Amino acid sequence: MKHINSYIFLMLLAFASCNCFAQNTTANDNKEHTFLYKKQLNPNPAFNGIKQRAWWKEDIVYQIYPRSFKDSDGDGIGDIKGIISKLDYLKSLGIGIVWLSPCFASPNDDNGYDISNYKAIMKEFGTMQDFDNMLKGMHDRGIKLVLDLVANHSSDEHEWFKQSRSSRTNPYREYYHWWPAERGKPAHRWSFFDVNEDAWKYDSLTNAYYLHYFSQKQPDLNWENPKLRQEIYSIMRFWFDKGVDGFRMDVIPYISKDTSFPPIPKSFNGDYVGYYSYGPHLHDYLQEMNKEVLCKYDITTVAEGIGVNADRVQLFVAPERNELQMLYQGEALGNGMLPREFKKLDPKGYSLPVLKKVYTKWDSIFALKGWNTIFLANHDQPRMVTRWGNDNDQYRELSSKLLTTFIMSMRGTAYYYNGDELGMSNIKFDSIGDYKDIESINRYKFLQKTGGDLQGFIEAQKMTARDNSRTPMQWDNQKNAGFSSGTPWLKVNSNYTWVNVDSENKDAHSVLNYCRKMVQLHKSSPALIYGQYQVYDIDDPFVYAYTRTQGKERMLIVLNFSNKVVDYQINSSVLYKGMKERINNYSSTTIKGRTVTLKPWQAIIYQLF
Ligand code: ISL
Repeated sequence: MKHINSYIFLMLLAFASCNCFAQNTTANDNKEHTFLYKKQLNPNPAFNGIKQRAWWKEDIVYQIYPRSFKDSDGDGIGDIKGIISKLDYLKSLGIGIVWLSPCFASPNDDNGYDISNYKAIMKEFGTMQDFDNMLKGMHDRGIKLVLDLVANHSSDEHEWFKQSRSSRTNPYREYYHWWPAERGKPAHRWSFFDVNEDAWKYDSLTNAYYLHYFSQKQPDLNWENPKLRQEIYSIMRFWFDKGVDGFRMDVIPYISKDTSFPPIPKSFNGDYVGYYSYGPHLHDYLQEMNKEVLCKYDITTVAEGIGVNADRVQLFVAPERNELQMLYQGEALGNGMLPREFKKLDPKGYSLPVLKKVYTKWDSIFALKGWNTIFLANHDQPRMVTRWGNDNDQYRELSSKLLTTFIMSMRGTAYYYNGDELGMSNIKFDSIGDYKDIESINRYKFLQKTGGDLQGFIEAQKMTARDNSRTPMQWDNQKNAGFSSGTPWLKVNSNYTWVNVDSENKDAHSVLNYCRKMVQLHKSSPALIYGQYQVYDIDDPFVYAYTRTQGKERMLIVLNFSNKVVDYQINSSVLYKGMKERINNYSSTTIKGRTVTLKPWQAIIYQLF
């Protein structure tokens, strides 16, 4: 009997290793690959005994937009050697993972989100040797590197597409989606960046239309073709074998398509953004990807969860489904946007109770399994302080600190965008001529063609355009903020003379030094990383208050999301005998009994006893 049991056990073990049903396979489990870098969990004994720990849950992710980070050769474009020169800065922040926006060969129609060779480095950014040096430099400092996998589409300058469009019988034809014109025009597909919002582009060379959800230079790859899928897996292995620590997966919910291309079902009410994420084989492909590649490495994965609602997120991240680990969700980002308008903010602002409800709902989804992501900004969003805080002189620093406190005290991996640690704010261009982003430029052209409100558009873009967060990183108060000795590809925000790394390093109370302090608090606290989340007074329009509890460690986070002084009464259900302030973006607080008098944009974390 004993033998039979051990036989069954061995069989199960063998089955587990060939099917990779354990998601967090470690380096030692996998003999086929040599790992350059062994990831470690937080060695702080306070974390001992916590279940389901993972390095990608404990580390803070810092997103670098390489084009704008640091230029080393004076061409006005950030590059890898520039990043290398700032590795000690990254270490000084205390972050554990860098997510690097695409650094691969690209004609830059969409700043690298249009890739012409997935195994080569963009020439403006440097060489493969530079990349290898950067990766080693990060690993030497205990920082992991996550790359951006842009696999829903390639560039039209990729060799696959050149071949594919050359003839209907070319072996690469089925790498993309073609619709022969003799069948008439295909059913409408909406495009994000096309001047006519049309995702089908006619190509006279073979008298056919090709599909491009994004720009005409970003044709959609045909994932229904197994050969294409194998190409993508081989690309992923190429980077993982170098020691890269994970992928952020660009618009990954869009990869599978109904290739009969019917009109979109009426039930979607014209919502193409949502419809695209319902591809018939999406989860088959993610499971295949996991089985063929992901489960063989100790890496992390995060889906850009475009179009995915809360009720579907577990399909992507539930551990037993063996797909991905995290999904980067954007439900909160719609708060304060005018409906049926193109990226226009409601002048009344956003609703804090709605924000709290959305975050609380998403937290509850992951309470038992899966893992959340927390962010307020990235390269597709405006600057967080302009959008969610207050970027006027009086409150820019305070509200930046509050937002940092929020991102790093919620449950879920924090995704923090470069420059936010300085309190960088929107540049708010007055003229379309200053914009470089295809989204802004093509939308402007679309409005020109259709007689739209151009001035209204320019005003709205000051708050929401993507270029606001893409302006060069502000390193010092010298020429071009120390970003480049040449002419920067995008204008530098004029506030660089006081909002910059150099000045903020010297100021103990700067946004930068506050951010560092908050990162350290996050790292040292099992409650802030793994602790159960409980919100209080969810309808309070000004204050976001919640506790995080892990074993005996309890934290109370109190955030005043307003320009007003607010007397906040700590909810009677929060029981405590004593409290100790762990971080505060003001030097003092008035607290009488359970009433905390919060100054504008005040953020405090108390440890409760
Ligand atoms: O940026 C947006 C709106 O302003 C989003 O709708 C964005 O297009 C969408 O989230 C998909 O984003 C990703 O894929 C795009 C690329 O332009 C974005 O930078 C990237 O994050 C196409 O690759």
